[in-house]
Amino acid sequence: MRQVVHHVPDSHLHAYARFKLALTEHEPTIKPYDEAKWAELPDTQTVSPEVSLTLLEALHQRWVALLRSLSPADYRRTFRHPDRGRVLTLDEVLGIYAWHGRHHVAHITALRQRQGW
Ligand code: NI
Repeated sequence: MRQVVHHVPDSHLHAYARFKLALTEHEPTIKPYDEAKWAELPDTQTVSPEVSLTLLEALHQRWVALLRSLSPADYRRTFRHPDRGRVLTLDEVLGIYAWHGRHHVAHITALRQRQGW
């Protein structure tokens, strides 16, 4: 559960940067990263999950402010994800990350139910 809590801001930091790249460059190719290895780096073991929740909340404030400022044409801007082998629109990427947050919340909620926490 600790790894999941630290994983979400790691993931959404990348997504936020990818939005900014797509908004400021023509169809940039983004840099994938190894999620599983990131989750095993020492900060995941040593930093309180509270810190990552604070980071995620602050990040989402910045991201939402950016998203609310965008025009329909901005949401059609794209970046290239080398692992997916095609370009993705920001509209599509936003859907992926809205799902991603809810997916991991459900993951933790289900674990709490199973464990009776
Ligand atoms: Ni994930």
